[in-house]
Amino acid sequence: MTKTKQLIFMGAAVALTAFIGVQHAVAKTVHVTMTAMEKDVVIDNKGTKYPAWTYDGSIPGKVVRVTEGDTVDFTLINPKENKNSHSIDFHAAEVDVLDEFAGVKPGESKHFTFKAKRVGLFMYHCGAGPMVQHIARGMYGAIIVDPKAYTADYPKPDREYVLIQSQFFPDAENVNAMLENSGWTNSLINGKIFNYDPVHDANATKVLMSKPGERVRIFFVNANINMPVAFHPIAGIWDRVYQNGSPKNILHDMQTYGVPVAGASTFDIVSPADRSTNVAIVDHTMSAALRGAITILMNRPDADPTLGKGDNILP
Ligand SMILES: [Cu+2]
Repeated sequence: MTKTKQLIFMGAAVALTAFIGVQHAVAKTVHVTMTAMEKDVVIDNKGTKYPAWTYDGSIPGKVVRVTEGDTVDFTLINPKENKNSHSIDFHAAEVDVLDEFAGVKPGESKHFTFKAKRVGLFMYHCGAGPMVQHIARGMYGAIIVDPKAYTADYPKPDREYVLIQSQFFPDAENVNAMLENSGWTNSLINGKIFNYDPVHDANATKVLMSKPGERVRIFFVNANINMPVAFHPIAGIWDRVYQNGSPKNILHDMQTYGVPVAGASTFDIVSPADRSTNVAIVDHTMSAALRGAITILMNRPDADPTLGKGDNILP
């Protein structure tokens, strides 16, 4: 390569880097549409159906993921076949509860935008009355607002998983039991009892996986109706806890960390690099753990390379 060519090449590289940098910094608009669906969904590993109320037909609703500064352009559709009004309350939005978060009647839809200004992990849920019933029947999910860049304080993880816990009330019509916390029989993790725990449920087929030594980031949302969660990795230690999912709120070397109702935090775990291990990620509140809130994280060299990567963070 001649000196001139070298210079041109270097100039192009600098320009390209600058271009990519600018691209990264420019906030984007993320379009999100959800449809409220009142339908039966399976809530355990043996196929038990439950008359749920959902966003897009699943418990939880889809993960919304944006970057700090992005605008979320949101539409909620409530089909005329539904019997109830529904709404959405994004905890990541600073808007008007009586406007953006207002109920949407069957046959109507609602559109609004908000700017995701604060980094973190936030819950979203239906706020239509009775709110307790709309959340208990399945209308909740997670919105992640990523920082613009990873840093030493908030390193890029090797794998990411979203876990959302909720209380299961089998009598979907008994609002009073939900209010009094008397009617719940199980905990759901991402919509199912023992969703990722073949140790406690012979019908379970899924686990979370990582390779030994990898940094695994768990985005955890407490969508319980009435109970805080004591989030703990059995046979592990949280390397870092980011309270509310913010890189500004760091705790180190934690055993158990409390997540309030309608709260969320982000948990990093780095398992030993020199051996395979299993960690049971639990709500150490025993009444919740033994009723479904246990998730197995397998650390082994042949871990499924697709799990916890890219969009595959809520398996
Ligand atoms: Cu609803």
